[in-house]
Amino acid sequence: MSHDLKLFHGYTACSRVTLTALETVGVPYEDRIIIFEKGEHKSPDYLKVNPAGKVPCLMVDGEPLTENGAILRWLHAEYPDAGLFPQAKDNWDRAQQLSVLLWISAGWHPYVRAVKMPMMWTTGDVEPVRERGKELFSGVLDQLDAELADRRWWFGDEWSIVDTYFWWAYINSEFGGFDLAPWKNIARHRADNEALAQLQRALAREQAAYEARKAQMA
Ligand SMILES: N[C@@H](CCC(=O)N[C@@H](CS)C(=O)NCC(=O)O)C(=O)O
Repeated sequence: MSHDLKLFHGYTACSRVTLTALETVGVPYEDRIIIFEKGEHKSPDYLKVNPAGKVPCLMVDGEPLTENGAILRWLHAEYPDAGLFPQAKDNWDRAQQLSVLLWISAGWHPYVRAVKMPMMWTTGDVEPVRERGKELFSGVLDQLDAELADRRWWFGDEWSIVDTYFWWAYINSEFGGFDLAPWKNIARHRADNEALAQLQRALAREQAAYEARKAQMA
């Protein structure tokens, strides 16, 4: 069944994961970038779309769906042949796929935010928040690096959208001054992600949307 899709996303935001998923699926979709530095995510118009004032938000036939994890699972269910996740053999596999999404989004996405945008977590001195974010995120990277020691991608030989979700997280920590050099398997995983055509298309689309919207707002 075809759907009318429109993604609200942000520049360098975690909506990149959903954008990459849409590029992987390959169906037509509209996109609308939200300019954070202009406060568009808290504007009355956007709050009508997503009252939480966050991206991503995928409009599906006029109805909003928020949270990366939910959007990715919905896309996989609608377009099962696109390869967003491995084909699950049973309910256990499906639960494992959901588990890793929740681990990222609820478990430690907030650490990345502490590193990249510590001002979101404190009205005081940001440096102790950033440092604590780095400590906590280091533990996550130790775990991820160990998992990637004997396999190319999170689920094995095949890429899944979970790999791009990890990629988005560690790249964003780097924007906050985090040094990724100690984690060798992550460096390899990063290069493998950045070679993906669907990720490159998503980044190009995000960049074009950002520049066009900024020009419009100038
Ligand atoms: N758990 C949500 C997190 C969404 C989220 O925090 N998005 C950030 C961008 S990475 C955002 O919109 N932040 C704006 C704000 O919190 O004010 C998801 O995975 O979709």
